[in-house]
Order: sequence, then structure tokens, then C-alpha cells
Amino acid sequence: MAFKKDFVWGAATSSYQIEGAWNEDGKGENVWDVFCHEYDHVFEGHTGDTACDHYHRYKEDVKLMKELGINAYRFSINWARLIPNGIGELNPKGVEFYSNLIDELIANGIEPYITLFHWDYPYELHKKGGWLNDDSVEWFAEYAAKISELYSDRVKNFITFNEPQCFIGAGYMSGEHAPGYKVMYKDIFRMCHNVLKAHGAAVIALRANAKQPIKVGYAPTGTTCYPASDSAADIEAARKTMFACPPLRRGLMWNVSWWSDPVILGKYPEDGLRMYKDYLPEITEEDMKLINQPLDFYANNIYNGQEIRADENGNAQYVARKVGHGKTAIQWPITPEALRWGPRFYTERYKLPFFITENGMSAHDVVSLDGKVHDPNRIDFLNRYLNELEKATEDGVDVRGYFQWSLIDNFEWAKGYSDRFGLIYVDFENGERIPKDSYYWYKNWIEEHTK
Ligand code: GCO
Repeated sequence: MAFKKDFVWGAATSSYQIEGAWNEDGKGENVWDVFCHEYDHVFEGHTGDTACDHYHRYKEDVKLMKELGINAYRFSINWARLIPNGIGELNPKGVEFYSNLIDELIANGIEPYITLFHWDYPYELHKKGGWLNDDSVEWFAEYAAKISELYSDRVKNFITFNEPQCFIGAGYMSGEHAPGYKVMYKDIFRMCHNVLKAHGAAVIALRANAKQPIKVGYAPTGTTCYPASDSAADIEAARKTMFACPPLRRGLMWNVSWWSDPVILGKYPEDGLRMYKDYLPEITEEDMKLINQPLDFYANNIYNGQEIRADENGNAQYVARKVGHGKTAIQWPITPEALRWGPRFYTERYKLPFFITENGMSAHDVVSLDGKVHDPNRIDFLNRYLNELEKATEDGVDVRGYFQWSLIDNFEWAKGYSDRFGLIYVDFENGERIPKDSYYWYKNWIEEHTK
């Protein structure tokens, strides 16, 4: 068996997507609260006001995690629940909520992985300009320091950012996500730079305040490329395409190396520096040092990939998907190969232990007449993807863990509750949870692979 005994088999969620209790117990507002309350941004006016009501039902959810057999759970902290204004005073009830959740996880043998930021930016800081304000680096570092002070006595694993590509790209370029802006490229690149600096400052703050040795990582996304065959030429073409900086496209910041090279290699990619030069802020050596903090692991959210082959001159070509190629309910292509090649290309370039921090699918799940939720498509998806991940480990790739997205059906951002990603079904009228067939399948997979 290729997976090591101590392989991390987990599931993931994020605060805004599951917690609810949007205005309870002293929580401050965040940009998603405000965005959703303006009825026309999100599918059918859905909001995260109640979501899965995890804030009140977290014990039930941890029980379900335990029954599932996961040994780790990745969740994020709702910044404005902890610090209502983003900076300054802590909210005691918010502090207590995460503390209780952590205790409950540990009591059930589940290792907590905390993501500091999964998109729910405090509205008070947004009003000051958010990531466009250069002080945002300090604000984030202060928040990271608090988290470390409060929880690092019990929590050993921290992730600074989840998918910066998405909260910048969808939040400030296409405007589909909160705060719904379409800003100028110059502003985009200033925000990118500030987010990267904030990452570095947070790593320092987490470590400086840690009560025990901790592990710190980063969880961006990007388009994974995989080769059409195992030929050296196809592999090289896929690798090159994956790490090349794409030309700017209104609406997307889907770029692998722009967001990861500075963090791990200490420099922005040359092709990007050339292509984006008219829009870049001043980038100093000191900035690059701050961004380039030693990390304990690198992670990526991988849902699908793009097949690439080399033509007779060795140039990369996108391979068109076959007519009728499989896709998920959210219309994303099913490409299990991404879990073999993504980890391999990422570890070759960044040379750090690797985690899949998200992978999964949305399906048209319903409660059948027998009261159960049968989701054969998700089982097939997981089976195919995890088999490819196993190949990565057989190839010698240092993959340390896999977090399924998601533990539970939840608020899928601008799509509201129209897409169901969970292993556990939620009736959003009354909060009832029903483990789906895939929940039992994953439970069995974990058992089989930890024997
Ligand atoms: C993501 C997000 C998740 C999404 C999931 C499905 O990082 O994109 O982390 O919040 O719900 O990816 O779109």
C-alpha cells in the first residue's frame, strides 16, 4: 500500500459556508454578510445567515466526523467573529466558540487544521480599503498573532490563506463574489502583493506566538495540468503550461506561479513580471524577504485539470475534451489525473511536503423514498481521484494528506445552496443531517488505508 500509516485523511469546510449565527454573540459583520443581504448577488437571494447552523450544532458535527473516521478536520476562523472590527478587541464568545470546537475535536481524536482566512473579510476593514490598503498586512499579522496566542496550545497546524486567486479574482475582478467589485489591474496587483506580504507577516506572527512547535502552510489553487501520455515530451509540456503566467483576462486571477513562487521561491516569475509590468506596485527586496518565509508544507485545492500534449516541435497544446466528457453538477470536468500530476508538479517545483486541502464534487443529491441519500456519482469520483492520488504516492511524491471538500453540504458562495458538495446531506429548512452513501464509502476507504 502506498499511503503511509500516518497519512492525514480529513474533510474540510469554511466558516461562512457552514456556521450561520451571523449576528449572534457579538460577531462583527463581514463582506459576505453584507453582500448576501443585498438580495441580487447570490442565487435566489440565499445567505449564510443560518447556513448549516454549525455554530449551534458543532457537537453533532464532530460526532459525525468521528463516525466517519477522519483523523483531521480543516476549518476556518470567521475573522469578525473573533475580532468584530477586524483589529482591536476580541469577542469573548467568538474566542470561546473556536476553543470549544477545538476541544471537542481533540476529545474525539481529530486533529484540527485551522485556515486563517477563507474569504469572510471583516466589513470594518473593508471600509478602510481592505487589501488595497497597505496596512492590511499589519491587520492580518495582528489577527494571526491572536489566533496563535489563543489556540496554539492545542492546535499544531495552521494555513494562512485559502485560494487567494479566488477571493481576489472573483471578489475584485469579475465581481461575482463579495465584495462584488471590478477594479483596475493596478489595484489588483497591489492587492496581490499585500496578500502575499500578509501571508509572510502571518507566518512570522503565528510562529512568534506559538505555545508549542507548530506547522504552517499555504493553500492556494490554480489550474493543474496533466500530460496526455507518460512520454517525457508530454510531461514537460504539461509542467511548463501549469507554471506559465497567463495573459490577463478580465475576471480571473487563476495563476499558479504568481501566487506561489514568491512565497516559496522568493521571487515573482519572470514571465509575469514582464507581462504585468505596467500594473505592478513597487516591489522591494524587503517585501520579497517578508513574503518568502520558511513553510512546513504546501497545499493546493485541486478539483480538476487540463490535459496537455506536446506537438512535434515540443510545444504545448491543450487537448480538447471529448464530446460528452464527464462533469459534476456545478459543470466542472471530471479529471482524476489531476490528483496524480498536480501533487507531483507542485512538489518538484516547491520541494515541500504536500497536502490536498480540497477535492470533491457537487451532485444533484436528493433524499430518496427510503430516506437515504444515494450519491453513486460522488463515490465514483472519489474512487477515481483517490486511486490517482495513490499513484502519486507510488511515484514517490511526498503527499501527506487529503481533505475532502466537503464534510457537509453548505453555502456555495454565489451559487447559494444550489450546489451540494457534502458527504453529509443537509436539509436547510430544519438543519437535519443525513450521511450520504459516499460518507460510508469514504469511511470504508479510510479504514482500508489505515489498517
Ligand atoms: C474554494 C473554496 C470552497 C468551495 C469549493 C467548491 O476554496 O474554492 O474553498 O469554499 O466551496 O471549492 O467550489
